[in-house]
Amino acid sequence: MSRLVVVSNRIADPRKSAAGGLAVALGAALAETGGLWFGTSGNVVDGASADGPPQLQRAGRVTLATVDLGREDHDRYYRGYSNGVLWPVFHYRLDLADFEAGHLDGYRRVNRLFAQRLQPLLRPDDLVWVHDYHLIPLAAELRALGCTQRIGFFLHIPVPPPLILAAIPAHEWLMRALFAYDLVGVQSQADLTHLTRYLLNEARAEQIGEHVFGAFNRQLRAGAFPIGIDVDEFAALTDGAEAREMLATLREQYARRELLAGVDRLDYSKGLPQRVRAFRHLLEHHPDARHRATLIQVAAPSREDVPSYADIRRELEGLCGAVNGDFGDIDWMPVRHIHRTVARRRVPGLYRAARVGLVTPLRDGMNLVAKEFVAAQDPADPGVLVLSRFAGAAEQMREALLVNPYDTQATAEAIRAALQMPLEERRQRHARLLEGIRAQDVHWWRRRFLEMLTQGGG
Ligand code: ADQ
Repeated sequence: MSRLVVVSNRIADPRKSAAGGLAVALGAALAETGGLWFGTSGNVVDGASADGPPQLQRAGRVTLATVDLGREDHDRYYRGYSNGVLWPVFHYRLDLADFEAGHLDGYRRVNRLFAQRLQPLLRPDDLVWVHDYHLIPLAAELRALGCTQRIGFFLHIPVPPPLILAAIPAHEWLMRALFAYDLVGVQSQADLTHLTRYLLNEARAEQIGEHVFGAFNRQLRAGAFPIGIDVDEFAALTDGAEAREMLATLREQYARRELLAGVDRLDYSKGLPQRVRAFRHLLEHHPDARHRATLIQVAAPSREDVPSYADIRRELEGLCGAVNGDFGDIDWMPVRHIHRTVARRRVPGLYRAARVGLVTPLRDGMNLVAKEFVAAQDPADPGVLVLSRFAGAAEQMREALLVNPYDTQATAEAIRAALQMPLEERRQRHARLLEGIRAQDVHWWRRRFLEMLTQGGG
């Protein structure tokens, strides 16, 4: 069995309790083969990026290899290009993209640096798995250094239609870089359709087989691999002391009320203002919901040095303040907006206390909160998931109440339907959703990807 090498912008120590499902899943895969995880350390140093070899650390059978980035490299590669260009464009937000040429140079430079530092650590029969939009050109840089290993790429964010991608000034270069991979994985069928259309129409690739494309003297296979969660790990967290304590506190505080919960990074892709507007619409048009429904929205600080993130925070705070001012009462605050990351061990307690889980992004590659919400419910008396049809998760989670988050009124009606749903229907929907997330969990996801990467193509 080949050794697995995972590469991502940031590495997560799989031993740490704060590590999320992805770190747990990749950690498990790495431990199986005795693997290497390569990425930035998260330390940004003054001046140039460190030139020495990566820092190595053993974590059981896994080696963690990290590099420090210099301030300018970090700013251009991470903040400037990855999060200032690729993130908005791939989430269909051309209006928020900042196409400054210097950012692209930084992005290229850091990808080259990654390749130079990683290449000496690779063995000839390694299987290399690169993650996400920060590192699209990495395989091309590794190939330029003579690497012939199998290299796969998984994109965690959506793929927009070809003409949106084509607005990126260097899109030909960026997308051509995908051909250095043997396998490219995306989250959903919709993403795969968009990628296919881009490859055929814009990159002028030839279709060789189902999802196999030829161009630039290479073959590329593509596939949809919807990511899941580790359902057992999440169930164990739900049973843990911290989650139970959170649940007990919320039950006591909101004894006579119905909770709606939203848990997100504070990101414009997550549809938070639209969600608050829908809640406002509910209170405005259905007075019976007043005093009864309370929305707890936890929005974790994210990318605060990117200006559009500061804007979304102000907008959200304004909307929440207005709802509380217009509808609140001495003994009832309709919205609690908390600008914070809640400890991972406590999050399932919030999900379980909620009668309704609100997952209403405008675009999302997958959205794991939707799956975590389902995993945390009590099957005997489960809450209802209101899910945006524009989240990748909507392709799998058909028994959720699917909504168009731009349609304020329809979303408000779905929230109302969720609040009024009879127990039997809640149970049935939950049972099916749970079955789905169990069958297609994070281990299923990584096994399918790695099997296909091992099998051939290229
Ligand atoms: P994200 O955009 O970060 O991930 P998501 O899939 O929702 O989004 O995962 C977020 C994770 O962070 C979840 O585990 C959630 O519990 C946790 N989290 C979010 N806000 C939190 C808060 N305030 N406090 C505590 N924990 C919080 C990207 C893509 C997604 C894709 C994933 C995985 O954008 O579409 O599902 O990668 O591929």
